[in-house]
Amino acid sequence: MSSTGTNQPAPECAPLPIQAHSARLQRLFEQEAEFRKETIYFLVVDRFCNGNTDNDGIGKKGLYDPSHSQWGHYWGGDLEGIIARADYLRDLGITAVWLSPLFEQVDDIEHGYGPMHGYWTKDFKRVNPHFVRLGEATSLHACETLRRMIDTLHERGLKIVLDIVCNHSSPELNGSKGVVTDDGAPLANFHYDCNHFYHHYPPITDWEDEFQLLRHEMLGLATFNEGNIDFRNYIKSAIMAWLDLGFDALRIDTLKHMPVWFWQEFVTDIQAHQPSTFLFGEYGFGSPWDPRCVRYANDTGISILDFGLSGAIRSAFSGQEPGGFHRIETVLAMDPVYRRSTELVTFIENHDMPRFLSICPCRADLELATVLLLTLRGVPCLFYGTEQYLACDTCGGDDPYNRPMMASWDLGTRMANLIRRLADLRRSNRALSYGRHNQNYVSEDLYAYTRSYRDNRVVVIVNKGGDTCVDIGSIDLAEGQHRCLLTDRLLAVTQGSLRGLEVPAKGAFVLAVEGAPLRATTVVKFQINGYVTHPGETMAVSGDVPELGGWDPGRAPHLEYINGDAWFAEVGFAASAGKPIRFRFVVLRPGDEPVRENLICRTFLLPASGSVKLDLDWDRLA
Ligand SMILES: [Ca+2]
Ligand SMILES: [Ca+2]
Repeated sequence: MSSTGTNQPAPECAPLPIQAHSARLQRLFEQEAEFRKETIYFLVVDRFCNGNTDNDGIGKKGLYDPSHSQWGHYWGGDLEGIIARADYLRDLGITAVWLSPLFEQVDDIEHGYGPMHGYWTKDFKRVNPHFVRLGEATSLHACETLRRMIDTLHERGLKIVLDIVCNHSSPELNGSKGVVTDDGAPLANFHYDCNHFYHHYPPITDWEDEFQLLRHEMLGLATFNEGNIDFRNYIKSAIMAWLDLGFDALRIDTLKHMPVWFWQEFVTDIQAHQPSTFLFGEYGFGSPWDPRCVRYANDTGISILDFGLSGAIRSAFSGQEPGGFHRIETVLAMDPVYRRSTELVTFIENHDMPRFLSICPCRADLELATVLLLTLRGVPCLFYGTEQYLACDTCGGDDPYNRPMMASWDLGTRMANLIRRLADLRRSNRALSYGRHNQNYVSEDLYAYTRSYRDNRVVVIVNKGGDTCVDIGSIDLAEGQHRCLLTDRLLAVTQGSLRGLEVPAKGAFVLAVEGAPLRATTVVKFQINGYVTHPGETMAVSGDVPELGGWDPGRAPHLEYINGDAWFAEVGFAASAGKPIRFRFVVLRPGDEPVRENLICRTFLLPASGSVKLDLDWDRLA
């Protein structure tokens, strides 16, 4: 009804009332894609928990294996299993759940392998019927079980990560390949591809060849033609429909097999639709030494899974490569190549590699590796069952034997307690989410480092060798006793050192000091890359409002050094909230003139409240 009191219907396509319109704009504007305080838990839906046995045998005969001995078959896990274990996930302390793909799959199997993993999609707008109630509608917005799972996890404060594949659909299975439907309506078929939805090249043979990487088939999977705008519109509209249901983040499969321009367009449209969507992708076995991998991490708007650090931690413990903890040091020294090293998603095991216990069978080593995972830079991602020491060593534990059925739900394991304590610390202590990494001590067997941001500190000491006694210097904590969060032991800091510190075999200490949180009407997270500072120099953000020092570099808020290429800080705004600001970055040099960015100053409209990120590059002097 109109506000004038007349009963005339509003004309079709009427614009939103101005207030509603600006409220929506404001809400979009105030959202940010921030995942650095989260601890992710990745679970394979079919292998996590069977919450409904009615759906177990559906679909093609022979797809389901009740004996759990045929690893390429469905074993019964489903969304009601996740609902049943939602309290367990919350009580474990993790804050986000990455679910293996939920899309409807081709219902087929050949040579003992079907699509239980979820990477052979048939319909990007429907839910896999193996995961919901028998006979239930599987269209996204009609699927009641999906709705209930999302609500159940959100009610427990858990974010949900949707796993997506945009590169391909399904392989040749019993004479059929790449059949895709659009909420049930025929859309594409590799063998009858009159709309050119697919590339038609042979499998990749040369993994160094850019053309092959992008257009040829990975393992015979029907590979989408991203040059076709109809394909792009289909895949983007499908993912947006999932986000509308409440998914908080996207994990993207096979990132390296689609061009950077595709991802840039994809991220632009996804974040225009839902700006708070954090995106991270799989650049399989990438590393900071691979320029193509770094380009994807820096230029797509999508963070990547950090295979470099994963390999270093795994080999430090397994000894498969020499060097021990020096291997971690070597990888972290490369951090300046990444624009957003603190947003890399880190892990020590996943569904494509043997579990940690299969390459390093000592549980205490798994616990120490988890301490590193939860305290080194990046957003940590645990694999389901790590907290229960789950592993199967058949054939070295490699895929598919790395995906056993979850067998126990004990929140009292040493590992579960460790995860809970450190995930809680990640939520509150910004040294872990945003801070730099200072190495205090490294040997093959002992690693000590400090994460720091503003007045937050976390000191970590990990010893994978035998009993030892060390002096660890450059400890930036107050003089006196500090209680270890893992062992409750008191450690004494004297003159900036931990002297004569006795570290037991396979032992770890974590000391933490928490600063005051930043409270302000509007918070801007300034990040600047691309200026290599020298010792003694400090980066600041200088601008035309009081909060930025009114163009006086001496009063400009300082940023925090993150690594040799990146500076970062949250800056609070009160009086200027909701107003435009003009600013530029300056480098403060002791005893010398500040260096100012060489540009007509940057302009930004501050939101009236909330928190936003500005991820910027130093404007180089001509
Ligand atoms: Ca089931
Ligand atoms: Ca491709």
